[in-house]
Amino acid sequence: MATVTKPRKKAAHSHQTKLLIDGTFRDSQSGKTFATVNPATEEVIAQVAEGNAADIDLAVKAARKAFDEGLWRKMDARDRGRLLGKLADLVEANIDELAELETLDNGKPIAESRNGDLPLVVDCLRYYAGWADKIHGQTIPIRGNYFCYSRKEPVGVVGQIIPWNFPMLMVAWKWGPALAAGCTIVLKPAEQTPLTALRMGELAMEAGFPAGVINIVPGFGETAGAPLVAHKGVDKIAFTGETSTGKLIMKNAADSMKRVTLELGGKSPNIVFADADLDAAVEGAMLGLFLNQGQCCCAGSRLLVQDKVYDQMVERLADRAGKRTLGDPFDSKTEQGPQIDEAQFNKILHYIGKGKEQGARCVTGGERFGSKGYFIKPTVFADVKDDMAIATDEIFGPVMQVLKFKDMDEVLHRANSTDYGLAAAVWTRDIARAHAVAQHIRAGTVWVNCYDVFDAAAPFGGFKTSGIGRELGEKALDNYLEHKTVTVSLG
Ligand code: TXE
Repeated sequence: MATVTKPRKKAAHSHQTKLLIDGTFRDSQSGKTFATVNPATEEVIAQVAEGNAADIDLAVKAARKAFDEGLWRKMDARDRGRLLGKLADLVEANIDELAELETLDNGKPIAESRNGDLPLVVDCLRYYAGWADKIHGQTIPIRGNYFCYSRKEPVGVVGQIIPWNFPMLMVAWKWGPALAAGCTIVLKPAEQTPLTALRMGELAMEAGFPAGVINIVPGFGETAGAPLVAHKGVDKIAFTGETSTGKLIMKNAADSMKRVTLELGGKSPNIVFADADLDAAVEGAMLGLFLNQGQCCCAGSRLLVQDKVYDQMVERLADRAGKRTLGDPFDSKTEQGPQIDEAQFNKILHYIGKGKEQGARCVTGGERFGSKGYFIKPTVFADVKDDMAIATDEIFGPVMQVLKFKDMDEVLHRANSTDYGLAAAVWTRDIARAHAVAQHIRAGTVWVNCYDVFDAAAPFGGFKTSGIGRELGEKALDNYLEHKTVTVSLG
């Protein structure tokens, strides 16, 4: 059985709650604020300035000015890198405080914020700090008496809209390549989790980023996100979130021909062959689905298990899931915290109900946990069929679907029978089979005998409706660059 950990009292913090525009923290022009809530207790943490179209306009103008005047893009590339490195150092110096703030606002277990999210944030910023002075063009041997070369230039002012599941990591994934490329930024954090982004803004000011290079406008999707997407002064939008929101953003960005990159939802297949190391496969399946309360775009939410080991895997997964420790996210032993908010909590319970209704076998969990906070018991469904809602839709919660397959051809076909294509994994001891699966799966990332292995240097993103473009690695720099060809007559 899942157990409750003892609640621990948190010391009161004072939080940055204002918009960051043109180097200063200020109230929204309307004077409106919104509450950000601790999902473990349902208590309000703070009132945050609520940005709308007027604030977005100011922020875009500040970013535009900073870009056009060239303070940032013309700064020596190595110095831009040094500033990014300084921000990484400041995040590292404040790592405990930032991890606590992330856990407070998002509900993820402190062990994950402190030992997972935060080190990845530091690493990502450092990785892109190293890129700033390594972005260059080529000389091109064209016909005739010409000298032809290419330049890579920053795309301009970028609007970045991020979700609540990895609030600070998403800031790092977005800021790192954009700043290394020389772009200026207007960031809209998710309305559920604005606090760590604002704290990162404070650290950026402390590091010495010039005014207007980084602007942060918390607010809601329709009243702050949409005006950012529509604003004529923005050259590019980078978005992470739901696929339907991504489609809307793409349409709305088309009018002004903005560049758009999207990192969207998934229903990733995690394939376990009978010859796999089953101990490792069980642990990999647990991590792949339950990490971050199941709120991962790349969650291995379709666990396809070969028939010979199906019953044994279901039994082991149910046992392992039932033993997960739920409760106070500030307890270092807690493995699972609350879902982000009431809407997500209700969405997940709705899918659990659908799973039961459509005939899947709930072998553990299947209901809320406790009576306060948005906790849901780790849930495992067996006997899941491909056309059930729990097998087709992104649930974004701690709900695992275990499906049975017979052979390779069948499993590849079924794994690819989805509009999504974000990630996949395969567990087998047969190296040829592992590579064959990796080749045939239509997804942006394939893990072999592992899951959720991320690195700042390894590109991440989706095929099909899971997105456009790639985050991380050298590839992500391209999202923020224009390529220019210069041809010089040699007379
Ligand atoms: O996402 P939204 P929500 C999925 C997951 C989840 C579902 C809903 O399935 O259950 O999406 O979550 C901003 N113009 N993912 O509602 O709406 C919004 O303010 C411009 C997958 O939180 O996509 C927030 O900052 N911006 C996922 C951001 O978009 C708009 C991560 C994400 O919110 C907007 C999160 C608009 N019209 C949820 N509407 C992943 N792929 O990692 C909203 N926003």
